[in-house]
Amino acid sequence: MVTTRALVPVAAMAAAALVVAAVMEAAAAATYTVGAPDGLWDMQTDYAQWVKTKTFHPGDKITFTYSPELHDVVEVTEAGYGACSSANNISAFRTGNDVVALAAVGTRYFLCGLTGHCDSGMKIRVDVVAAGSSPGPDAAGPASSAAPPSASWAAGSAGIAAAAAAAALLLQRAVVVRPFW
Ligand SMILES: [Cu+2]
Repeated sequence: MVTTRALVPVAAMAAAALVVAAVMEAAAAATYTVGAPDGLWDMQTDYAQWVKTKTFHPGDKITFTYSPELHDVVEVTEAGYGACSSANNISAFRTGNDVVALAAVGTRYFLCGLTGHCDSGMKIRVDVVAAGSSPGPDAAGPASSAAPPSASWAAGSAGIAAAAAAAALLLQRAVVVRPFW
């Protein structure tokens, strides 16, 4: 009997550890290779379509992968994006493997600075939203195929939340029973 009672706090702590691990995984930053897996940073990829399949949060990164002889990457303002102009650029990259940190909530604009490439569609607008936010209404179309996994994930989180509540209650009891000094 004594051993059974001693096991309860251990089980509760194990459950709590699992919950912490699950929460950390959900909040982990992601790195996305622009255009992948069907394309990269090139003249063929539909970047408006590509971003619809992603939700970018602060802490995530995007990687532009390309041949530096063929392309570059220029971060521009919204006006520069609209006009395909890199004249007043924010920053420029040309290593062929450029990692850009999405540090804060907001919209970032990138284009290829080589003549004619942006006009041919080599431009990308990245909306960085707060963690926990879902994609905007623009994603309604392709999101239908992604709905079942996210629904099952939500069901899973509900189970995790219930386990967390139970674990917290058990831990509270374990602490209360314990002498203070
Ligand atoms: Cu280019």
